[in-house]
Order: sequence, then C-alpha cells, then structure tokens
Amino acid sequence: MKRILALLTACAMILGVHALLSSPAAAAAGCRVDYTVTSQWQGGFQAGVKVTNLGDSVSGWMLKFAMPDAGQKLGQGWNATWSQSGSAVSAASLDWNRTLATGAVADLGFTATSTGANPKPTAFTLNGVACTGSTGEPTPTPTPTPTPTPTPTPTPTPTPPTPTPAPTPTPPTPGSDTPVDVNGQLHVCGVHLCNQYSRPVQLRGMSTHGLQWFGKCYNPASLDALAKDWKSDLLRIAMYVQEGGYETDPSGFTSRVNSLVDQAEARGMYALIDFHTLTPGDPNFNIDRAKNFFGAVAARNADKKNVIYEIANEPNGVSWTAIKNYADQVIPVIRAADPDAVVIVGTRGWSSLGVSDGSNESEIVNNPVNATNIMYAFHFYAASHKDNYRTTVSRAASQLPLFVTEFGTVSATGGGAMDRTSTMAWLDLLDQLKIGYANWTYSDANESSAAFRPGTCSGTDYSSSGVLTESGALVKSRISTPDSFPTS
Ligand code: IDC
Repeated sequence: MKRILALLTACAMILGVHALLSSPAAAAAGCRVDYTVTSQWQGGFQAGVKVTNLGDSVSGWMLKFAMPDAGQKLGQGWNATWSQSGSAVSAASLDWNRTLATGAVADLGFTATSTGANPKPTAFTLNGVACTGSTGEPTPTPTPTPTPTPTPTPTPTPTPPTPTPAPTPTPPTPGSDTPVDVNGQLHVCGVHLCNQYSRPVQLRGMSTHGLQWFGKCYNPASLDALAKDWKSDLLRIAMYVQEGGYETDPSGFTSRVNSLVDQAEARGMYALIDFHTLTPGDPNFNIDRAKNFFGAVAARNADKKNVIYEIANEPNGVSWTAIKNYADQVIPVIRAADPDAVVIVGTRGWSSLGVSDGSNESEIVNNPVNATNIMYAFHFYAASHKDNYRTTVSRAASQLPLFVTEFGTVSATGGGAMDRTSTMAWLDLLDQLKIGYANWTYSDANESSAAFRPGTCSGTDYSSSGVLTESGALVKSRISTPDSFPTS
C-alpha cells in the first residue's frame, strides 16, 4: 500500500497534479444549498434553506452563511438552532435531525427583516466545508415555487418484465407516490399516527369551511390545486351539524361528504370526516344524528384506506366525562362498520385539551376513551392561543396521541390580524412532535383565516399567488414542503 501510494505520488508530481493527492483519504465532505425566498412582505421575508449532504454521513452539523444586506436580521428559524452575529448566521442541528446521511436533506427555514430587495445569502458552509454543489435559484421568487428536488428520491421500482406482452401499454403509474399510496392504511402506534410500515407520519393539510356555505369551493380544479400545488396530505371535510348543516338534510350532506371522500381518494389525499358540532357545545345533543351519520359513512367507506373519522369538532361548556360518554357510544358504531379506521375525539374547551376551561390533559390521561386506535383533537388559533397552550401540547404529546384537526393563523373568531410569529412557533412545534394538522380554511370566506381572497371560488384559478390571502400564502409555504414519509 505504501509503495503504491509512493508510486502514485511520484506519478502525480510528474503530471503536475500534486494538489489532487495532497489531502489524504479523509472523510468525504461536500454539500449543496437550495435557497428560496418563499414569501415576502413589507419589511420582511421568509426563506427555505435545503441543505443536501453530498459527503459522508455526519452526526451533528452546523450550517453557516452570510446575510448580504445589513437590513436582513433573523426573526424566527425552524428545524435548527438559529443565531446571527453581524452578518454571520448559523444554524445548528437539533437532536432529531443531527444525523444527516449521504444524500439526505435538512429542510430549514427562517423569517427575517428586510429593507426591500432580498439578495441571496452567500458563503454557505456545512461543518466548515463550502457548499459548492450547485445552489438554488439565482433570483428569489416571491411565491413558493415547487422546486424539483434534485436529491436522490426513491424511484418507484420498475415493474419486472412480464413474459407475455401486456394487452395495453400502461402509462407510467400516475400519482404512485401520493400520501395515500405511500402510507396506506393508518393506525395509531404509541402516541403517533403511523403508516403501513408502522412508522410515525405527520399529515399536513387543509380544512374546508362549512359545506353548506362554501360547497362551491370544492371542485375538481380546487382539489387538484390542493393535491398538486399545495401538496396537501389531507382534506378535512367540515360538515356542520347545525347552522344549516346536516340536521337540515341528513342524506344530502352524507352524500356530499362521501363524494368529497372519493375526490380526495382520487388525488391520493386522506379525508378527515369532521362532524362539525359547535353550537350547542355538548356533543350528546347530536348523539343520535352522530350514530346515524357515522353508521352510514363508515359502512360506505369501510374499504377505503384514506378515511379518518373526527366525531365531534369542538365540545364546549361540557365536561370531559360527558364527551367521553359520547365517544364511548359513537366509536362502537364506527368500528362495527369500519373496524380499522383511526377515530379522533374532540376535547374539552373547544378541543383545547381543556386548557380554555382552566383544565388540562390530565383529565383525559386519567380517564381515557374506552377504545384503541384513537387520537385526541387539539385546536388552536395562533393569535389567541400561545405559550401556555404550546406548553400543554408539548407535555401532552408524550402521553396522548394528538391531531391538530383545526388551527387558524389568526384569532379564535376566525378573523383579525394573522400572527405570523405564533403560527411559525406552532407549526415548528408540530413538525418536531410529528403532529398532523389541518388549517381553517380552504375557502374564499371574507375572513382572514381563509386561504383564498374573496371571489376566488367564483373563478377557476386556485394556483396563482394572487388568489392567496396572507394566511393562505404562509400556510401553503409550510404545507407544500416535501413530506418525508418513512417507507420501511
Ligand atoms: C367560524 C367560521 C365563520 C362562521 C362561524 C360560525 O370561520 O365563518 O360564521 O364559524 O359557525 C372554530 C370552529 C369553526 C369556526 C372557527 C373560527 O371550529 O367552526 O369557524 N373556529 O371562529 N373554533 C375556533 C375557531
């Protein structure tokens, strides 16, 4: 070996390429950074930073770069510990993403102030090594553009050649990597929602508004946009019971829900069937309707893999014991027809785990619903529900399977100013805990929680950035990032 090396060195010197051999066989290092401005607003912007490790696997990493403009000051960052000193920014790995295998991507992001133009940061290094793999877009784009991921993605295994020619040429399997294709039938394992490989998954998606008011927002074009542009994993189907909903036309609403389940399925999205009780707050008021409705939808959709049942949107003014009593009666009706589907149970105080009523998750931990394969709902509105709610969720997440079946970026009225900072803190937390979520609402309601500007659903464009509200742009930028569903 020594002799070979000496020989090679000699040859190299002769050829004048000594430099090539001057760094001995150390661990290979290298990286690429894809940097995208995903949204910008007066005085600030949000950027996504995808770091691909092109070298050997690392355990613990530090990304560094320089902000080119003195007006660019870091606000919130996610999926790393971020800091800034002068123009130098660093992002250190967290516990859960410290291992970055060869070819793996760390998907980071931040918000920052800006004085107008947002020149791209420079001099990216990963663990001190310059990221000279080709970088992302040369110019920042104002809207999140779904960039083709240049990372080695597992390609669908080609079907083995068959001895007899297929009768008709099959087109390349369309949508074979949709969320439902990849994850299949879901179930609860431990405190997580798990896929067909029994690995935890986080589903990120959107909730409809009340079908009785905004039914026209759910059509082939809008659902295509949701699946393809938003890359949404799920559609929550909010079927109000009162306020002109189910109670006025049980069979009509049942078939509208079933039709939306089919349309979600056709696009590879999960369908969360939400029995949207709100007023009155005691779900037992609607228990007979719930049994009829869930008996029908569970029987009709039992063979589907994409259905999740949410049996009571937001119980309020009612004890956990009463909610549990409702769940203990409705769940067996679902199980009798559809034994393997996940069921989500609303919680006290508008699905706040009791916090909005001065309680907390312990009343559930001490007296859980008598069923397996269930999760508990948690809802928040970012401008109204902040640190004490986040603390509860962080603590409860190690004891109860949680799903954020509804959240807003605004106040609990569904209106008011969007709270970007609180929304980011919430979504970062949910990402870390792998808790799924659905945003209120995928509609053009004239309220700031809606993702689309008023009038959008009267047209055909659900894709351009011009139809999005401030909330829609932020939520889309979060939902449309690639999923990393485990497949083994
Ligand atoms: C709101 C709608 C609004 C409607 C109102 C009454 O945004 O247009 O008039 O319901 O039905 C919830 C509820 C959800 C609320 C939403 C915003 O689950 O039905 O929608 N919200 O107030 N919980 C907390 C907030």
